[in-house]
Amino acid sequence: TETTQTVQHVDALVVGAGFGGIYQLYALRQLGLSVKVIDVAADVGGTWFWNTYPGAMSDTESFVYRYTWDKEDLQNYPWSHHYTRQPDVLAYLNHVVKRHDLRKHMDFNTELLAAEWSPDEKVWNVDVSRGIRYKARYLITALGLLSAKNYPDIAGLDSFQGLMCHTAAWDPSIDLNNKRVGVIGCGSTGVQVITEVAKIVKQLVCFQRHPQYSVPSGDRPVSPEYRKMVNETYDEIIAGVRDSAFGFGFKESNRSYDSFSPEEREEIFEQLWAKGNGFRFMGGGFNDVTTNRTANEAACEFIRKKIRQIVKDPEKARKLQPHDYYARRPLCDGGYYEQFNRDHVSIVDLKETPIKCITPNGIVTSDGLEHQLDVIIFATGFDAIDGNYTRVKIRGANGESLKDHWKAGPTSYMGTHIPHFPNLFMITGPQGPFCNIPAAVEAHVEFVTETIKKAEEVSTNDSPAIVEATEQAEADWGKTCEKAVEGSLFKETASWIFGSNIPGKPVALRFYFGGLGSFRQEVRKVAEGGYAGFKPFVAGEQARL
Ligand code: NA7
Repeated sequence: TETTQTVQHVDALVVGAGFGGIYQLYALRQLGLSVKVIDVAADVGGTWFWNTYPGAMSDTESFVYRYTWDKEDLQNYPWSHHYTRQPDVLAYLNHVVKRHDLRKHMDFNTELLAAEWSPDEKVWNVDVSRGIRYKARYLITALGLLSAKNYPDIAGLDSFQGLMCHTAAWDPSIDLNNKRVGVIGCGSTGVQVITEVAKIVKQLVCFQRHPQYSVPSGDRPVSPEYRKMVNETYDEIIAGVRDSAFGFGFKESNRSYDSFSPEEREEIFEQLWAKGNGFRFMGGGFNDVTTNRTANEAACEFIRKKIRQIVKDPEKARKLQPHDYYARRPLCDGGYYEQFNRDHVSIVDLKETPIKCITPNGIVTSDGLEHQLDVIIFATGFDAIDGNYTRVKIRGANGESLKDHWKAGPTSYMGTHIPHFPNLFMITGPQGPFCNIPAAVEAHVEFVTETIKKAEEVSTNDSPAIVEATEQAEADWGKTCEKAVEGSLFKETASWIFGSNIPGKPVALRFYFGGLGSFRQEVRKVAEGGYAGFKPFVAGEQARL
C-alpha cells in the first residue's frame, strides 16, 4: 500500500518508457550504472502506448522514425509502409526492449509522485506510487512532449449519456461502426481520427475552432528496391538528419521563395503536394515559408486552392479553409479533405457557432442546434511540454518547485538542465529542438549520457559529482532560443508550441527553433568546451573535465 514505504537505491532513475526512456536506459546500462525506469503506463511505448485512437500514425517517414544507434537493427527491422502506424511503432519499441533485454530494469503502473533533491545526501528522493522511495544520484525525466491531456471545460460535459473519450486515452472497446460521432479538435490528431473513422461511422460531426493546413502524407507500401536503397545509404541519411533543421530525412531547401519565378514556385508546390509530408511541404521547397509573409501566404493559398478543388460542397470547403499563417506544427493526412465529400460527414465552424453546452444527447451550439451523438471524441490536445512536469512535485536544491521556477514559462539550459535542480536531466525538455522527435531524443540522450559519464569519472565517494547549470546559462539559452525564432511566423500563431492552447498557461517559447543541426553543434560546443554554463561538477575540479 501507499503507506508502507520501501527504499531502493539506484544510480539513475529514468521516468518514462517511451522513445526517450528506452534509449536512456540502454545508454546508462552501457556505462555500467544501475538504472530503474518507471512508467505510469502498463507497458513500454510512452506516447505510442497511450495514443491508440483510430488512425494514429507517426507523420515522420518510417526510415527516420526509429533509433539510429543499433546499426544492425536499422538494416534488418522491417517496415511495410512509408509511415508507421501506432501498432507498428509500439511493436518496434517492444522489439528494441526485448532485443536489448531492457524490460528487467523497468517497473510499470508506477507513477512519479514527488521528487526532491537532498543537498545533504546528494541524491534525489523520488516517491512513486506502490509505496517505493527511490534514492537516485541521477534523475532523468523522459516524460515526452505531449502526455498531459487537455480536456476542454464545456458546460454539461458530465451529463452526456453516450461515450466520451480523449484520443490519448483511447478505449479500444469503443465501437464506432454505424455510430453518430462528434470529434472536437482538428490538429494532427483530429485530422488523423476524422480521416480514419469517416469511413465506418453513421454520422460524423467535426467541431472545428481553427482549421489547419494539411497536405497529403504520401503514404504507400515500401518496395524492396526502396528499402535496399535506404539500407545502402543509411549512414548518409543519418548524417543528413543530424545536420538538418527538422530531421525528417528530406533535403531542406536553401533557396528563398523570391529567387524563383512564379511558374517555378507553383511547380514546386505541386511537387511537394504530390510527394507528401507536412514538414517537407513547409521546408522542402523554399527556405523562408515560415519567415517571409509572401511565401507563407503563397503556401496558404496553394493549400486553400486544393481544399476548394477537393471538397465539392462550397460551404464545407469555405469552413475548412484556414486564413491564418501556415505556422503551426505542419500536418499531413491520408485523405482528410476528401472525407467531407461524404454526405454523413459535416463540419461545424465553432467561430461562427461556438459550443454552448453538452447535453445528455449531444452537443448544442450557439445557433440552438443540438447535434445528437452516440460518441464524443476529444482530439483536443495536450498541456504540452511543461504540463508534463508541473503536475508532479519536483523540488530542487533551494527548496523551489519546478512549477514555481517556471511560473513565467518554462526555461532550461539546452532543453536538458535547470539551475538549482542538480543532477536532473530532461529528455526533450522545454527549449529543446523543434524537430523529428526520435532525432531530438537521440541528441538529448547522447548529451545526457556523455555528461553523466564525465560526472562519474570525477566522482569520488566523498564528493559525488553534481551537474548543475548556472542561472546565467539558462538565461543565455533563453536568449539563444529567442534569437532563433526571431522573424518566425510561428511566434505570431497561437498553438501548443507557445502554450496558448491552455487557458491560463504562460505563453512562452517552448522550443529551440534553430534546427537540429545547430542544436547538435551547440551541444558539442558545451561538451567539448569543458562544460561552460555548468558549475564545476566537483568543487575545484573543472579543469579535469
Ligand atoms: P493540437 O494540435 O493542440 O490540436 C487540438 C485541437 O483541439 C485544435 O484543433 C484545437 O483548436 C482544438 N480544441 C482544443 N480545445 C478546444 C475547445 N475547448 N473547443 C474546441 N476545440 C478545441 O493537439 P493534437 O493532439 O492534434 O496534436 C498535438 C501533437 O501531437 C501534434 O502536434 C503531434 O506532434 C502529435 P484550436 O486550434 O486551439 O482552436
